[in-house]
Amino acid sequence: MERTFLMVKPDGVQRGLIGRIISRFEDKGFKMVAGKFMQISEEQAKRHYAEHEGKPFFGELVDFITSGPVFAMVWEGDDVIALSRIAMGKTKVTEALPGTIRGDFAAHTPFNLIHGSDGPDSAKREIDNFFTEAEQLDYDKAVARWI
Ligand code: RTP
Ligand code: MG
Repeated sequence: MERTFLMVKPDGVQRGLIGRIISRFEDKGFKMVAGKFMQISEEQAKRHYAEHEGKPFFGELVDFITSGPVFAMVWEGDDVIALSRIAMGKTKVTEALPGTIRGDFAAHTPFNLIHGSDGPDSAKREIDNFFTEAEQLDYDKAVARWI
């Protein structure tokens, strides 16, 4: 069982897409174990996007992600990291296929609505950057074995 960090970015919040984005992961049968509506600090944003530090778009990325509230979440499930990346769609809107969140809703490349961890190491680091252990709830969800 795996956990990943997912976050509706400020553009997703502004466009009223929190519910529809969450529904994609609920529909798939994943379990939300933590969630909070929050404003990211600059320091937290820089830690979150540390892998991109030094790249030309780093400043814009930090400005964007701190420009308004986000909805940060931890989700759990088998292969949730890879499967949520597939559900999100490609980073560039011109490559994001219909049926994915970005393919269905995103129209301009830096504003791609959702963040998802790209591997187990980044998932752990990102979860720790946003949530305490106590904020991640341990509960049973009534799911059939085939999901
Ligand atoms: P994210 O981290 O936000 O989930 O997106 P991602 O894995 O699909 O893409 P990543 O390569 O990690 O890039 C992080 C975010 O930076 C912006 N970006 N801008 N101007 C550019 O060339 C450029 N490249 C990336 C995007 O907002 C991307 O989601
Ligand atoms: Mg990324």
